[in-house]
Amino acid sequence: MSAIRDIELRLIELPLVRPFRTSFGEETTKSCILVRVETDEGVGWGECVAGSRPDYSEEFNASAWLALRDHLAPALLGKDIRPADVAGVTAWVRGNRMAKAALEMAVLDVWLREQEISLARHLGVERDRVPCGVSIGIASSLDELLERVAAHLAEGYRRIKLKIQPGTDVEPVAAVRAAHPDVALSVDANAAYTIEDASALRELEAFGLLMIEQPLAYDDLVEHAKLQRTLRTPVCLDESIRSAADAAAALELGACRIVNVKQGRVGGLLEAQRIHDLALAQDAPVWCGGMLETGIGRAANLALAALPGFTLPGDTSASARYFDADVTEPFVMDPDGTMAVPPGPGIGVEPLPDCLAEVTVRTERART
Ligand code: NPQ
Ligand code: MG
Repeated sequence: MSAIRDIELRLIELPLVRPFRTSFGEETTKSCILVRVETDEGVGWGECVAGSRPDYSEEFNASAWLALRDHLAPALLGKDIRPADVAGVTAWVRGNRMAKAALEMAVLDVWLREQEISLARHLGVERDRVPCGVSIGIASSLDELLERVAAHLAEGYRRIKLKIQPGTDVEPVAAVRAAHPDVALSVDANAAYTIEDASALRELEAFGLLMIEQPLAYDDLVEHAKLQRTLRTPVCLDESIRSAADAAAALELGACRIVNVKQGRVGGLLEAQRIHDLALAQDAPVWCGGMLETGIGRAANLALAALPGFTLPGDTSASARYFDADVTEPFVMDPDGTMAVPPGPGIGVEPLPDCLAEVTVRTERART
């Protein structure tokens, strides 16, 4: 492809349709960085999944902004670089995976657009639709939770994930299971438990959960392996898996039986595909996680989620689950609970200029 001549960062803020509460906090606004890469041939977009605070991970918008502006983007500017080379050119930067992933997504987008190939086709996807699940934040009452679960099931969602924390776990799960005996149900603790308070997790075994996601510390594998040995319910790891090497180690240790794949958390779509490939080779189910992405990141997630090893519905919800007005055309779910994989070149979507202008709070160019 032709050389990258400009890289622009934008911080955007989108109101959420309702606050999203997890064991680590509550968000009312989606705040993230979009990356725009320009070559002589065209433009590509990427989205960084970091949030405003270093709570889900060490990375956050202000850190990702500096990593991108001062280190990652300058490593690419002026270079004729392919998507597969991005990781190598930026490998000297430790960590900062979410920032790297955003840049790689933008380079993939512009490179694939030049060739008029969709991201899905580039990844080797054969499906054109993916089944969708929905993640439900910690609710203020059981009635509210049951109402939201029922509404999402009526919309067609094929799997319900409940956020839990110590003290808000067995009761909500029991209530949802009683109301919906056959629904595919899982829980996500976002690292809120210790092995000492795992008795609540053992009580959850009665409810036929698909999995318990990230019960223990974000940086731990060994304790998860101990826990998984005592549970019939599969443990799924999210925060603990930052790379294909982590996924291989976790599966070998028995720290989990299922992997949540998020391209942003693992440094990009290509590393995410490597996790898919290694999990598929050992028959370990994977599914596509979500970070409340705008249409840019959501488009990339849908392409990834269409790979054959993604056998469980992902957190690939419709735009309307999170936003009244997305920055792209909204992603809409069919009543059968599936969404289309974008067929167009690159990631298949682009920001709508007016929407983008409205939500942008900061813009800056990378320095050479
Ligand atoms: C998870 N996501 O699987 C996360 C974590 C998460 C869809 O459950 C703002 C931006 C708030 C990103 C809260 C889902 C967030 C966020 C939670 C991501 O663990
Ligand atoms: Mg999670």
